[in-house]
Amino acid sequence: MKHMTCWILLLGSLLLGVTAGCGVRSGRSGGGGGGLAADDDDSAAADDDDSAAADDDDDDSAALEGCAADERVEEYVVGEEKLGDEGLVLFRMGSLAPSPVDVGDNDWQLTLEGVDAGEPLSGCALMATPWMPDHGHGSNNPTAIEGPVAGDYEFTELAFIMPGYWEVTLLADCPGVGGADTLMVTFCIDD
Ligand SMILES: [Cu+2]
Repeated sequence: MKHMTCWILLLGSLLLGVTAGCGVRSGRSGGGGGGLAADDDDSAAADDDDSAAADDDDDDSAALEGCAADERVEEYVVGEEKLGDEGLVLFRMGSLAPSPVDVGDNDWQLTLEGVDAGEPLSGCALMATPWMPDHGHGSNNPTAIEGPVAGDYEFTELAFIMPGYWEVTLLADCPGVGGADTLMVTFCIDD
């Protein structure tokens, strides 16, 4: 009933150039004219602009925020060796499951080698700290288990709790290499 009244008023107002009181969305285009006729123009224009702009936004955000367009994301290459920040440990990237990573628990295998001797490093404490710098939050902080082959380690519950850009900092504390070493590996999960 209220709706009908409003429509009738709205129809009337289109003729009269008056829309006040019918809950017609006021334009957020910033025009904001005080005149009654201007209000009419605003609401009509705002509706048109909004839908058009919303469509554009969707397209833009896909292009601007997608993983493919995020220059921070490094390609993950199985077998690639990355030197730790302290220059003590070589982190060799192993298999991911799922691959590419996805929201939820991920399995991540890595091999650790000593830089000096080039030998596999056993007995390391290897931890991962996932972090979303864009949102200021992490998820869990899993500890890897050692595999049957010397130097092999595996995370079974590396949790990415939402899509987006993730930085995972590895901390490897291995005996006999002179200290702990760290390495950041980037991942990205599209919506
Ligand atoms: Cu987040």
